Amino acid sequence: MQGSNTDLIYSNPHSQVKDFTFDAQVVEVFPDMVSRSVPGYNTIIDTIGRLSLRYAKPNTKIYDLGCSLGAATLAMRRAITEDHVEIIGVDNSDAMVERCKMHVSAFKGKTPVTIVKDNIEIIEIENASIVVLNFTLQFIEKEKRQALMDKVFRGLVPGGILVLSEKITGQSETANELLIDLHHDFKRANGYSELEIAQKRTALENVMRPDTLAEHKTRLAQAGFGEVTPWFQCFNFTSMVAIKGEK
Ligand code: GEK
Repeated sequence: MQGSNTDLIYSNPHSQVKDFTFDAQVVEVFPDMVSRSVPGYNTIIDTIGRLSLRYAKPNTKIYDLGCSLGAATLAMRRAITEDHVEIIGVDNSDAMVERCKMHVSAFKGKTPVTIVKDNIEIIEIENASIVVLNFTLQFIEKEKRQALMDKVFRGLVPGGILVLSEKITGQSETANELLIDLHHDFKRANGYSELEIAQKRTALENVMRPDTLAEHKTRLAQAGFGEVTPWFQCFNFTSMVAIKGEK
């Protein structure tokens, strides 16, 4: 698969570490980067596939918001057996969208997939049985997250689900430090050096702002979700399913 080169972006000292962006250089190494940096990434992708088998409804749409190279989209397309379902992957990075389209067209599947370059804050969401935000909300400005969750809730059909995966902040300073240390141990075990870990942390500081699990739950409840179930947590990475009630 193209884009499966080793992530060496922060292996040499940068005189000034710039803010992280999803550019062509990141696209080239993205699968390696994400699997060595996000604990449980493959489990989460597999489970998104399994959830789509359970929750995809005929004559509805499925949205993968911040789809990157389409891992969640492809897992869902492999799993879905229902007829007349359409998957829409959205990302605002030109480099990601271009490569994602190549990945999607490299595989066959009965469920149609459309990949669009757009900002998830402004797109319309309608008639959705599933919306996936797999590590994307953390890149949206904090003040704009509630509006996005409100829009997702409105766009879901009754009984539809949101799968929300996020890096989170621990509830107390002690808990947070422990989770960060354990995550850095995980990255070391996957071959990242101290320099790589430190420079990546600096690059993400201004662009990725995690919330606590409690903040997520409050926001989702305010949007209207009656049921929120965190089904995965490893260190400071979590994934939850929020269900829109039938009534
Ligand atoms: C996966 N879900 O592999 N509009 C559209 N896309 C955006 C926006 C926005 N406003 N902000 C960020 N993105 C994927 C992984 S990566 C997570 C998601 C990570 C996009 C951004 O371009 C990038 O492709 C993605 O969200 C976040 O399952 O790298 O930590």
